[in-house]
Amino acid sequence: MAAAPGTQTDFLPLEGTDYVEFYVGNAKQAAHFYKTAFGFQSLAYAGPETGVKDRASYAIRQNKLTFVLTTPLRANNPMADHIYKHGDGVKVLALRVPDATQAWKETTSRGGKSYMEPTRLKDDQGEVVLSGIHTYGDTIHLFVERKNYKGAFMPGFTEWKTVYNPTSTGLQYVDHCVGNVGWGQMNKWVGFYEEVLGFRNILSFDDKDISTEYSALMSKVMSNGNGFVKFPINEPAEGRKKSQVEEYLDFYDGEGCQHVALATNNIIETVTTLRDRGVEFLKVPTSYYDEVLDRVGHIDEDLAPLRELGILIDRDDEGYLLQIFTRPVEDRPTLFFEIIQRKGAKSFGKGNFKALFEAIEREQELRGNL
Ligand code: TYF
Ligand code: FE
Repeated sequence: MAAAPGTQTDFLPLEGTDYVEFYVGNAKQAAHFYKTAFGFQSLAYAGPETGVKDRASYAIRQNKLTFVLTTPLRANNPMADHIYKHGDGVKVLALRVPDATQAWKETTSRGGKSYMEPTRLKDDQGEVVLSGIHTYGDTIHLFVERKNYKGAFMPGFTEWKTVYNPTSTGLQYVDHCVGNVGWGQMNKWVGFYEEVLGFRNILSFDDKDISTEYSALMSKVMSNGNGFVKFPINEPAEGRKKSQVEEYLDFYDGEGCQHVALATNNIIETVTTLRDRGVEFLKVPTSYYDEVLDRVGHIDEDLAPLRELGILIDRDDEGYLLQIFTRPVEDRPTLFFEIIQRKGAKSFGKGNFKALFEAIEREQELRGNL
């Protein structure tokens, strides 16, 4: 008998994003970049010195946000192939679960393709259980069960102590991670998140919502039950010229993570600091600010610093949000970051899409990819 509406138990309870792992060409330098520019601190290291022979991984943290930068030490292996094909990019979106064995059973029995069977990792600091499934492209969801683990990060890693620990820029946690998928593939991946992970489609944008003069895309936002994990999925749409999603697919050579949105409690302070430390942001024309308050109404912040920094503003029924986008953080026009401060709003900035996508198109044009 089917359960009454609203009484089904969540078959995949998620406690949030545990970490994001990037496969990069030089993990030592990438860790330095994220520490220096984004304000992460050294957390843990895995490599030959800790018994891990095929790679070096640097775990870095600020507040509830953990990144892992991983590089292979030799050629001819899946990590090296990933970097050769995609450039630096997101490999793992790791989700914290109460039971990684159960998460693997529930998702693989619903059609998820296994990446890692439940695997118990133990050291003198306790135990972590990992399991994982494939998602779009070569991207992976790992399920992380931390049990009683007291070590710096997880077994295999040793605490990474450094004298160089730049201060936090105020980044707090992962708000959402966006995937770019191929032509005609969005609904397949929406179905995957619904059926395999038990997510719901909470918002949709079609090409009419968000096509600018040239670029066009469609987007559906998938959320887990408690809303802690949100994965918008973008698909390119036919426009006058090349969609920004298509540019990504060309240069990433396939589907993958387009942007990771990082939450802050004070976007003016955070973006001021990020900019001072060399992070490059997309710029909208200052005319954006001439009418923005007519559109969004009263906001707590002064408009002047928002204008000066290029921070965008949008409102929904529940409140407003402030957001800004970095330029791609690699030489390929692939992964970038969003910095977001939510003041009640649960949406994604639809009111900014036109100005934002026109800013992206100006950069596409400079790259000769429009
Ligand atoms: O995550 C979102 O939906 C917003 C808007 O290429 C967005 O950050 C969507 C697509 C895109 C850039 C930003
Ligand atoms: Fe976003």
